[in-house]
Amino acid sequence: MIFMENKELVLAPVNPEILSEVVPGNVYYYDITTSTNQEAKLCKNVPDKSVFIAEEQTSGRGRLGRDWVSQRGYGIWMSIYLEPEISAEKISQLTIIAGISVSRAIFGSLIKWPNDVLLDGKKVSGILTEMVSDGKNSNKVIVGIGVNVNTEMFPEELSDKATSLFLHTGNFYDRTELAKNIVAEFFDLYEEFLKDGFSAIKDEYTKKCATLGREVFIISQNEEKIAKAVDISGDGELIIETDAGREIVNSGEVSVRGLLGYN
Ligand code: BT5
Repeated sequence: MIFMENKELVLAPVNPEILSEVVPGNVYYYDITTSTNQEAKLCKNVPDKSVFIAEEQTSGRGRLGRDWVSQRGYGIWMSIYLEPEISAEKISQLTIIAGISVSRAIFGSLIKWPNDVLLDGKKVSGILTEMVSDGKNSNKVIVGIGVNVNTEMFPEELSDKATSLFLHTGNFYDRTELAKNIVAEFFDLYEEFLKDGFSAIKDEYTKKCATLGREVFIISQNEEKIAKAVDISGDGELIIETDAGREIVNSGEVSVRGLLGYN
């Protein structure tokens, strides 16, 4: 990965032409937008495998309507638009593909099931996958990826759970190059996944999944409980163990918090 000493270069805009070298569809570049996921949802006639990327998001979103802090020029705020011919239950596996892509591009990072990429147990990247229905039964999926690259400081409420590549290594990084690496990894994995399904990526995911082997706090609509995270299922769901035995939990249904620290 390319790191830089000159902060002016660091804050130079992302170069969409360089990014487009690894994007099969179009690259849509915004200086400022509400949210790249939102842009991808609203934009018409978008070719499959396109990428939306912005310098700044004014209402970046996490899951369940949570906010995603997207400071101008300091991170990668992008969404990948896909039209996969897969069943709706498999859409969450695209989140996992995105997580692996980011973790391949960020040396030493691990993944907190299902969608956070961590450095030192703090979140360096988050992923928000959304499905768009146009009433015609077609699968349109938007995989939003946020990466804190050169962020020097987070709002106080995030400082103990968020990190950036800069805070982790002391170096600034070229966002275009990093976005390009992530997108290239994503489309490689995506093709493998379309061909061979989740089994193509399960081993790598299991190795990188920081949640496994830990005590976790499972928060679902109906209950909250402590369990041990023991494995990943053949579909990317988390297998947990309690005194009552083993159980599979689905990312759409539960929130998982580690008992020791953030992960
Ligand atoms: C996520 O949600 O982690 C998904 C984040 C997806 C962001 C991308 S950016 C491009 C695209 N466009 C969008 O509008 N979104 C996507 P979740 O697991 O719900 O985590 C959200 C929580 O992470 C918040 O409630 C905060 O606690 C924390 N958070 C907010 N901003 C953060 C940041 N920049 N870095 C680390 N943690 C953050």
